[in-house]
Amino acid sequence: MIYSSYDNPGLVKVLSFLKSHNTEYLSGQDLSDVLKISRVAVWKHIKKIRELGYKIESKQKLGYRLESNTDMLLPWEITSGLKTKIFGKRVYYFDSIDSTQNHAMKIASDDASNGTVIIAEKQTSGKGRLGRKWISPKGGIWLSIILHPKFDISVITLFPIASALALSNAIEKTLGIKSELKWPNDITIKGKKVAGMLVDASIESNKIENLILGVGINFNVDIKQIEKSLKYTPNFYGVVSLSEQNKTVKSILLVQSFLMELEQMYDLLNIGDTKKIIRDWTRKSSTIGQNIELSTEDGKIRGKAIKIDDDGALVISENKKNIRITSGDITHISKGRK
Ligand code: BT5
Repeated sequence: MIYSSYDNPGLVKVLSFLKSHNTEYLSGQDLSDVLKISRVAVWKHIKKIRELGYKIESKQKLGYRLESNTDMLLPWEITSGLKTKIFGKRVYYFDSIDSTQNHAMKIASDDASNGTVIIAEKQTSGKGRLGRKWISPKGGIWLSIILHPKFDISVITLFPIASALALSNAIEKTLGIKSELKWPNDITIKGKKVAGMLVDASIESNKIENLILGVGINFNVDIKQIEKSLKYTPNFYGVVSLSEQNKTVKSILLVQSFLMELEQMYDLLNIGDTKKIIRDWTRKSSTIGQNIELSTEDGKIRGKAIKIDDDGALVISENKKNIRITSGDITHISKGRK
């Protein structure tokens, strides 16, 4: 099943009308007259809306009334009321896909794709960094966003860091849950991973053609199930689901809030204003000030994490020498002094 934010206009029209009149019953005839569509079309749309998980009460002689919204991350739910300039104005929804990142890559070169979101209820072949596996069952938020940034290639390492900060802010604002940021781009709660990010960039003549940010959020997933299939995989250190801390908030609100926070970060990066991002990231970081072991492609490094540089590189002090690292996986050893 695939939906986009610009098709199904008839269905969206009926749904919007039901939403804005959800305290009263509307007859098929009323809907047909007001929306200027046939009664058969009204009936077909109501049937489909129900199939999409919305609860519609129907009473004889009175008509239909929308009782409750769906839990599905449908495109028109994301775009409705979204206060961004470009992010999420166009959304593609899949009930199941191999990887949202793969689909994003296929359409990224289209000029009109700037800010486009690809979102799925589940992924059959979700990807982590460096070709790793990302477990993506139903209940999570698995999305990719396509961007054509103005910023310089040197900012690429800072981008996922800023994105992780945006998501952590959105989690706090919508769900009231505090999270920590683990360099380079993990979000954790009490030391376990709640979300991960990955960036695929297409670069030509030293210029960024497009960036695809992939975001995986354990919103309401069975952590035991995920942990079982992840033991002994790289960068595994435990899984946590947001629903363990807050069961009341709908995932759609988190998606919308994230897109708004992310767009603000993106604007800051585009004008080269990175100070606030680095300051806020450092404040939420569980990495800075710690003694860490870092696994990089060239081997392991042990030292104390000092800070992140303007470009997002991690500065580690090892035997009184400062080293800059741009990618790797961290194991925290013990808390040092900040
Ligand atoms: C990441 O990689 O954390 C990047 C995750 C990005 C996933 C999104 S979902 C939407 C988009 N489409 C995709 O196909 N991918 C993106 P990394 O830091 O390399 O972490 C990978 C490691 O995290 C794995 O080796 C596992 O140990 C662990 N892991 C896998 N699935 C997990 C999950 N659901 N929750 C927590 N940890 C997980």
